[in-house]
Amino acid sequence: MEHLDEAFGIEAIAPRLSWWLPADATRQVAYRIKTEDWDSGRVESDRNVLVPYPGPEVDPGQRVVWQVKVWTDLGESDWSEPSSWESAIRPQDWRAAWIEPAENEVPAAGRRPAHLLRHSFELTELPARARLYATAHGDYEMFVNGVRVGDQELTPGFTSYLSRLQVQTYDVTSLLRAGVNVLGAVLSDGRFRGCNGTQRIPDGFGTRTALLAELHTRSADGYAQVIGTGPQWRSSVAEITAADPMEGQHVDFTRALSRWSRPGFDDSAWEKVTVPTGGLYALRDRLTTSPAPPVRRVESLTPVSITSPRFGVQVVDFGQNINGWVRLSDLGPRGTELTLVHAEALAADGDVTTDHLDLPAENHDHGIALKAGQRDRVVSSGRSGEVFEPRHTTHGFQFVRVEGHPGDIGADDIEAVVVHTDLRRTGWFRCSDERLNRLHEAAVWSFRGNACDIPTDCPTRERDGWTGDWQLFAPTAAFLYDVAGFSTKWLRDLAADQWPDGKTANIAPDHAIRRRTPEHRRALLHGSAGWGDAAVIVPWETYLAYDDVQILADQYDSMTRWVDWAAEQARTGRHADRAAARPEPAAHEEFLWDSGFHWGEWLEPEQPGATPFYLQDHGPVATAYLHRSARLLSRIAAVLGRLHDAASYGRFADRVLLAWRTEFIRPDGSLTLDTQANHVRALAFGLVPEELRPRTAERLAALVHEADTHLSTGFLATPSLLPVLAETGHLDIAYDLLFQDTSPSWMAMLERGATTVWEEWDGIDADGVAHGSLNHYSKGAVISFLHRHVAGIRLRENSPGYRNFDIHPRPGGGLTWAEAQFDSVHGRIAAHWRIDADRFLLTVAVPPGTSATVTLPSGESAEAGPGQHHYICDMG
Ligand code: RAM
Repeated sequence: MEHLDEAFGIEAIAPRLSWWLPADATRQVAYRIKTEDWDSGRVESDRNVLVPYPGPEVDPGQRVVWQVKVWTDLGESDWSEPSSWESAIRPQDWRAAWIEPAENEVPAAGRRPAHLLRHSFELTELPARARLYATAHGDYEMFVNGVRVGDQELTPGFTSYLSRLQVQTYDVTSLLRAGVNVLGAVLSDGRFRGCNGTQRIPDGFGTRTALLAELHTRSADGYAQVIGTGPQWRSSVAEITAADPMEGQHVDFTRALSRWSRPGFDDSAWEKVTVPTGGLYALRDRLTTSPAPPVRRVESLTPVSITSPRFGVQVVDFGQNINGWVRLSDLGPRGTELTLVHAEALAADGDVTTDHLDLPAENHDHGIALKAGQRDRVVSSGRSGEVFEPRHTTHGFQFVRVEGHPGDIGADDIEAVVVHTDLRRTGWFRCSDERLNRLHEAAVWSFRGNACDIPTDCPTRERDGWTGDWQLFAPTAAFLYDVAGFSTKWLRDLAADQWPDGKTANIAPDHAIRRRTPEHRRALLHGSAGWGDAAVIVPWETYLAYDDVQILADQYDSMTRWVDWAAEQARTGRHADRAAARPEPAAHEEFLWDSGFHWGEWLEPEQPGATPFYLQDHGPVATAYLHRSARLLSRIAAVLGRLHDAASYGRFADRVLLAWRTEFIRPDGSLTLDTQANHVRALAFGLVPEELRPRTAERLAALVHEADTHLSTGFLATPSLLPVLAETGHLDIAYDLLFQDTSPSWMAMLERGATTVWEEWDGIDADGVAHGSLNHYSKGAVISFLHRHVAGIRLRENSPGYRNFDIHPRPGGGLTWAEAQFDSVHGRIAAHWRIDADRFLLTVAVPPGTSATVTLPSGESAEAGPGQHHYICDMG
């Protein structure tokens, strides 16, 4: 069966056409385009035309096959391989009605069953072409004549459902026949109605689940039929007796109805569905396609060990912390009830522990302590070939405790299924030191563990699209994987959920949106600097990585609303301490952002006696980010040709910078806030004047030494720590921190068994006790240092898409070789170096249409055009 991942809207594809344009080409490209009106199967045009970017418009409901050729000064290329896409169903094209399964009572969240929905219908002829369009309030799986449709998981995907709901398109031609056919669906709560966030609050987007699906068929002689959801459908409770994204899934196979989605099944005992109207159901403009690849089962892992810490309990270790679920094929004799507890850590007795993922009562809005969820249950029917694979939930885990099995589970009976957005890998790194390779792997796995449709903080406790986390990790992710569509999808949700005044929510999608009131305790926690700035920083980083100007244009309104809101907070608010110390505000304070709620640097290693974060003056952080975002916005406005905005945001950024300097740099040039994080940010964001940079860098180095060569940065500054040191003459300290193996450090994490990056430096403490999440990618952004400084492949801020880039390896730390490859939008960039005796040997690959400035450790540099190049210098 053909998979239609490419059933995007034209708007998602068009920007990518520019990727074929070499830097030195005339901006002319030939497109050979074949447009099929799929309803008639007729070729509407088969032309060979010269068209300038952005290419031709395509009518909806059509399939487009296209090839490209380009001209450069070197001549004319061959035609590219044919590519194709198909335009999806438009909101106004739908004829089907939303249906809700019969649900006489709705159990408490976490205990709500999935429902089966079915409809049988007749096709007069064998279809030559058939498309199924489907979406849901809740998570759905579609079946045609007993066969599961497609290989996408957790559809329709997590979006801001009140404003955006994705529709999937499936080619189901081969599943249909002339005569009686059946469309079936399994529908569960999903993110729409299931539990979300730390508080695990259900019903975020609505209180009923519902399905909308429409099948379009056409026979060879042109006979068309449309079959959609509507009042004739029937529903029943599924053998999935409970399914929740966070709590887990329960399946009772003794209740399974065989052949329920095939013709001939008697559904007369099933109940009629209801056909709701109005409210959200009437908002068809929400229906959209996804610019991102779908979520899939990407890989499976086999156990590395199975132990039995006590009678009746088996603990399976998969050797790797992942996001996904298990696939268990030995369920024991009929009636066996198994409980599966998914965990990231083991307790001292060898059993799993999830205590570190519990929510203590003091962090719950209503003072209720919550135990970590992610527990599955399965009752065996004893039928041979029965397999438990819960596809209506996900878990973050390395270990699974299986309880209740009368026998021994063998390594062949269970596997861990890795589930996440099926992103294309684009970046790789390796070097002579295995510890760094392991660190790189752990960071890659942390991203994979948090890339299930939205970028999450962790796959366990919260699973939220925290803005700050993605703001920090997006540049690293954009080296490892093609995250253009993934970020684009998420940014649309971020913009959709922005508050009317421009404030950005902490998370996107915001599942608390229906409970939003300005007075709500949680509402006060939105709009934090460093988090809300994702509105500007993520589009900017996406533009830089992929040369996609469209993302800047699309998000421009969202960015300006955020910066304008933050500017207003700065203008109108003051921190209580500052107001007490200086009753009459100084002139620059209008541009100082020290009011409102901020997470601050967040999670710096604990300092005894420190003021709690919510009482601290976060002016140094918030003003720094206000400057950063305003400056970027000014550059973005210039890219978009909005010159007036570029000038005014530029002026505003200047004033914020001056305010930061006036308030936070002492007359002697030292910084008022004497933390590593503050010094890192001052250097990374260009906050200190040029002449003070060496002094600021010296102080940062001294702070590292005072901490016995340990870092003390938290969330926000950690990604910039090593790059800043390397770029201010302290490469040796950067390597010392990288290889530091006592806590807090990355190597200590690895030595204590991390296979993903932890939220806290002491995620597993010296006594082996787990704290916080063990799968948070933010601190893993350190691997950008491996890509950019160790291997040396560097994106230039003034040359989006790596059209002109730098290769500038900074060897150190005793490494004898390192290499990285990156599949840029122009082709593969590679750098490989090794040290042979006292000589440094570098090989680089520069893709067509680009150029690189290659700088050697000796300081010599050269320009390199497309092709492979070798360089040698003395290490000195
Ligand atoms: C934590 C999340 C996230 C962080 C916020 C501030 O609970 O896990 O990583 O960004 O809080």
